[in-house]
Amino acid sequence: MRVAIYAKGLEIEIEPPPGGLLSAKFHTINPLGTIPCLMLEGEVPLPESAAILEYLEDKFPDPPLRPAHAEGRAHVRLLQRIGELQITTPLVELARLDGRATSDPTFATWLTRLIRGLSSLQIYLKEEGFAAGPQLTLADCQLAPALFLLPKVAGQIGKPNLLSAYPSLMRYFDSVTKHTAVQKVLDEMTPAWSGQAKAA
Ligand SMILES: N[C@@H](CCC(=O)N[C@@H](CS)C(=O)NCC(=O)O)C(=O)O
Repeated sequence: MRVAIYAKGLEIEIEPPPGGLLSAKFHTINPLGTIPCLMLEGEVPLPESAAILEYLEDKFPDPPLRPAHAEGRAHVRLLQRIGELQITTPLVELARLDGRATSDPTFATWLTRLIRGLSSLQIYLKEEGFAAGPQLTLADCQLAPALFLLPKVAGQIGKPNLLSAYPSLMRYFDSVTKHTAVQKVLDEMTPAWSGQAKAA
């Protein structure tokens, strides 16, 4: 979501969830209790990254982060779905398992979903710099942060080299991080993860 905000040059203030992510205070604001959550006019909460990205695209169409034609849009939407449901969600769930990862009954399910997501992403990625072709799209807004998180969470579950099993994903990640909006978001995400590594 932040990649889209920076790519579109929007002035949207980014704040941590009031009271903390799991707090009652945040749940009274956003009943889903998840981040990201965009506050619309009138303090109306809009959670869910895909809904937020679509809203930003509709409200601030320049520069466009969706191709003009239906097939291109479908491809971007598919990559977004893979990024959210098959990569980010398993990573969040695996990170939540923490040290007891492999002994938890859900571990194999989430890891299988993640592997399937990474394998299918290899098939659907274009080899042109960005996920869906030569321009940054909503797909990159979802996929770049997900692939940034991948080695961190993979390290936590004893698979630090997981990404290197997917050379085309590594090439994509190297290439997408050259975009200034992507670089800015990954720079913002880095301290949280290096802090965690130091604490571990
Ligand atoms: N499908 C949601 C998932 C977001 C999500 O899982 N966010 C995590 C943090 S990265 C979260 O809010 N976890 C708290 C919880 O699930 O209670 C989206 O794409 O926005």
